Amino acid sequence: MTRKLKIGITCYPTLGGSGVVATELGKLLAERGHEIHFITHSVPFRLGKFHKNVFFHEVEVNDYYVFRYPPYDLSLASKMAQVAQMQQLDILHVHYAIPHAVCAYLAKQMLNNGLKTVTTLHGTDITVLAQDESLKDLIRLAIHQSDAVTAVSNDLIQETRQLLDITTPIELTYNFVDKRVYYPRDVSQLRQDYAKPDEKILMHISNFRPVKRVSDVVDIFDRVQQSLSAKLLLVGEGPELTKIQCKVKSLGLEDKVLFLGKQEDVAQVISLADVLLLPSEKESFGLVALEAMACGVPTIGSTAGGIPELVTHGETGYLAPIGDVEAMSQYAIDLLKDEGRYQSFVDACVDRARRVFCNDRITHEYEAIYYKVLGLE
Ligand code: GMT
Repeated sequence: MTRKLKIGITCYPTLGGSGVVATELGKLLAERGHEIHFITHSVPFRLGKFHKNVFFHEVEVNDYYVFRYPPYDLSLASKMAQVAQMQQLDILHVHYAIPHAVCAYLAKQMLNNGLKTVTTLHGTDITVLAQDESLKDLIRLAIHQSDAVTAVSNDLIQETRQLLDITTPIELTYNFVDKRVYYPRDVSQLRQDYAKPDEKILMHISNFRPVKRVSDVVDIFDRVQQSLSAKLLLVGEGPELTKIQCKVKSLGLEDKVLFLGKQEDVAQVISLADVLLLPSEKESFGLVALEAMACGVPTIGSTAGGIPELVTHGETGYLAPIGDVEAMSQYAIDLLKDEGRYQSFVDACVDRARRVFCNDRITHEYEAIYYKVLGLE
């Protein structure tokens, strides 16, 4: 029997797809008998109820009065070392190079006991931070000093190599969804609260950062609703929310665009949609498009980053160059008006999510990486 491992996981616990993936991975590994220790500043938001084999270690920041900026990263590195020693961890799996992989490197140096580190790159650490000359060398160090590095798309691997001149291997490990949570659901009752029977529902879910181009979402919807009866549901909150609310008002779309704010039960909400819109400027993967795909909802979006590796153009959605709202709206109109084609897209979505991005498959891939770095293959 393969040895069960003790794994420390550090991620951003309060936001984004990276936190979701890290937490879900921890829960799945715990189900497979591994012992999982989350080392973060707060309980990961997707952790939910009690799970056997899952432990949480809170990083407390020292706010000594001489510190102008309390040094979270140093507290994290110390906590990592402390937990690794006390719990005899085999592996620290960190999500994001900055600061988590750097902290893991420090912890490893402090212990000097053979602790192994695995770093997963999610995007912003490379696509945004690696553009900053002052951080480049630090990110490169964190990557080179990890015992294994994974990235969530081929596009991200390529960009990391180009920007940082990385010489060590980066393994592709796509994001995943749990098929027990994300599957096509009958939400016909709930749907009545949002749209009339003849209305189509378009949806966008994000943190409303400028890279998400939520303004394009509204432009696409504006064109679509001129051709067919439709509603737009906007889910999430973030820096551009007010700007988007003003835009919706100025286009006279207030009755057709509903702002749902942040939502916990993404699988339920996403199932309300006929189409998901994801016209991002940058997107190393686009977890929300996978969540939609698994629920049988096609995505119409941009060709940014890793989106084309996830969404198969002409089969599980349609993609157009960044900013081409004309093409994206035409794709949405054509798809939503053609029932036969729409149903074939729904089927292809569910099939692809199950085949390529299934939780069992990706959990095995991460396990194989852990065993490899520990020499336990
Ligand atoms: O997209 C964000 O603003 C959040 C960010 C995060 O930290 O979760 O998302 C990144 O990681 C996700 C999980 O791997 C990917 O699905 C997103 O595509 C990626 N975001 C970007 O590359 C902009």
